[in-house]
Amino acid sequence: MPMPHRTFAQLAKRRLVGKEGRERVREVNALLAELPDYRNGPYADLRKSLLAELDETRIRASAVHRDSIAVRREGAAQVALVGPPNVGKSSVLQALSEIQIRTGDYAFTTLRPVPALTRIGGVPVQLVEIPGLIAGANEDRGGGRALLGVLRSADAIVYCARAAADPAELRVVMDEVAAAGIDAPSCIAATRADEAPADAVAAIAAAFPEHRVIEVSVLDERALDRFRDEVWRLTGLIRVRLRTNGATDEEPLALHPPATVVDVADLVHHDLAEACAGARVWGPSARFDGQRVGRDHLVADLDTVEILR
Ligand SMILES: Nc1nc2c(ncn2[C@@H]2O[C@H](COP(=O)(O)OP(=O)(O)O)[C@@H](O)[C@H]2O)c(=O)[nH]1
Ligand SMILES: [Mg+2]
Repeated sequence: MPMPHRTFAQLAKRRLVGKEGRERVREVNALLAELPDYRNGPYADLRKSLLAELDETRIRASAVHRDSIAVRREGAAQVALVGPPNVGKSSVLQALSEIQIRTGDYAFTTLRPVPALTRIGGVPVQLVEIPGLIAGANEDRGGGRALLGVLRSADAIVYCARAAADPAELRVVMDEVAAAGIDAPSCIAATRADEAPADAVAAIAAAFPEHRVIEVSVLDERALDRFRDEVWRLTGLIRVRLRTNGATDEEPLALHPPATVVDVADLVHHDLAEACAGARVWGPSARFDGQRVGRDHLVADLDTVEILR
């Protein structure tokens, strides 16, 4: 005699509580196997609802997968754009890259981190918009924990505050980042500066004396150039161009300082690093153009280096 169908239904419900994804599918299959095999009546209805449960569980699982917010790293460095909604983060990302992204005058237009590759002095750098970090993010408000997780892997942070807004808005976001123990090199972009009164940027700088503040407007190419320069400074990387047989590469190499001539050679090939007898150097680290230096000479940002064997 099978157990009454109502009892089975209750039992099934209890066994599925708190289970999701593969675990829930396994449990539903086990229940289906235990279910008396009637073609009609309440047991058949139960079977139908369990089969529907299987489908729904699979759909939910794939939705969770698609909504995963992890960002694949690309480029020489990853720099996060963080700030309250509507300050122009997406707009800056769009102005500096090829991506098409939703921007809007309403809050939370962007719900997930959005990566975009930009070139700074020829070096690809990944910018990532971190949307919707709100008060209580550390308690997972607004999905804050996952967002902070993405932020944790960034090499640097650009805090974005609307130049005309109350600096307290940004302070809330900064406090959440600090509470999460995240401490990366950072600066503040005073955004939408074209809309702000002349003294607005100074007010932001006064409110955050520990940060460099740069003015940004997506309508101002020169401001965007300064933004790029500041992002580059935050990465801490240096750019070195290689010269081979009198021709200089268009694309620089990016290195973490302190870096030597051998480190440059090693980026090209391990064999070259071994064969390297020194280099000729043009640029900031050279006393004169084409200076002959040894293997351990420290290169500087914007040097051109010809490796000698
Ligand atoms: N005037 C002006 N408007 C901007 C600027 N940057 C963004 N906006 C506008 O501000 C609104 C919010 O921008 P969005 O990029 O979506 O902000 P996000 O929520 O921080 O990503 C949009 O209507 C943008 O067109 C700017 O530099 N100047
Ligand atoms: Mg946005």
